[in-house]
Amino acid sequence: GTGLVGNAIKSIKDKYSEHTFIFSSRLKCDLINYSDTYKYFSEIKPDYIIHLASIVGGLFKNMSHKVDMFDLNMRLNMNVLRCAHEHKVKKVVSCLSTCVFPDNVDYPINESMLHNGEPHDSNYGYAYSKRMLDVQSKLYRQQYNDNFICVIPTNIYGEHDNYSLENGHVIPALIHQCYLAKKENRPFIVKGSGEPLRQFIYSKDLAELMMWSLLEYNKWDNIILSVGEKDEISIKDLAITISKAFDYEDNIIFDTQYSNGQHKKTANNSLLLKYK
Ligand code: GFB
Repeated sequence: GTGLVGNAIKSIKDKYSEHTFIFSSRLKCDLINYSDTYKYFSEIKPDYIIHLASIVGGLFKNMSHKVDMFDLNMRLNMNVLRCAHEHKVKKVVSCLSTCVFPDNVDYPINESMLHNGEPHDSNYGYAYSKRMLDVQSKLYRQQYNDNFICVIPTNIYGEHDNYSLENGHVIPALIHQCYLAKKENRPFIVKGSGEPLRQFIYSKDLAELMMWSLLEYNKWDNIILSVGEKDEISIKDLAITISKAFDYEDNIIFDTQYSNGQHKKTANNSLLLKYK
């Protein structure tokens, strides 16, 4: 509740005044610890859960901490769903990510492809922990008829993101990078070649879609929450856009010693467009 999407939901919660919102954080409960999680659920007795908690990082953290990204997220997700079931929570909306789809697919990616092949090696641990969240949600629905669904956002950006140069996602990391480059009058370093393609969704737009998913979407199938295929942008054009915002577009360097990660993961949002 205190991260990128949690703060975005906080900014629109007054539109849903019939609900009482509790924005949790790791300071209030260690979701990686089952008994802490059970105790916390007993205290707050949630009717609905939007499950945004995750051990995340950008490409470079996913590459260097694969065990943690798998192990900690597996434990966290198992605790959240088990405690939600044990406390008879009416609905849980969990977040996967478009980076968890198979790397070798026919584009554009749609919801049915989630388990059709291995994820990109760069985020192998994170991707499998998220795929198991899909499996766990479906098993609870099958065995107990729990209303546990998963949504699949594309890359998210917005206020209250993690602007770490090492562990942040690309947009906040490049904003920070460009800010320092201009301040110190040095080149604006963009990692990789700039060729990869990404779709990005603004956190407040995603917040509206998360609330819609919670209140309106109850299907077995996951749903991609993304901008359209035509809104895909190269990292190079993204970097130029950020440099223009800083009025510093004449000193960009693409440092190809760094990995590009997945070249693309173009997602198809036609299922979402059917509803919205
Ligand atoms: O957001 P990002 O780190 O992760 O974007 P993914 C990585 C792309 O941006 C790569 C380039 O092509 C990088 O080469 N890039 C350029 C940079 N400069 C930078 C920089 O300073 N920092 C970063 N981080 N990238 C994410 C997953 O994959 O997809 C997340 O890591 C999440 O867990 C998200 O699932 C949806 O887009 O490659």
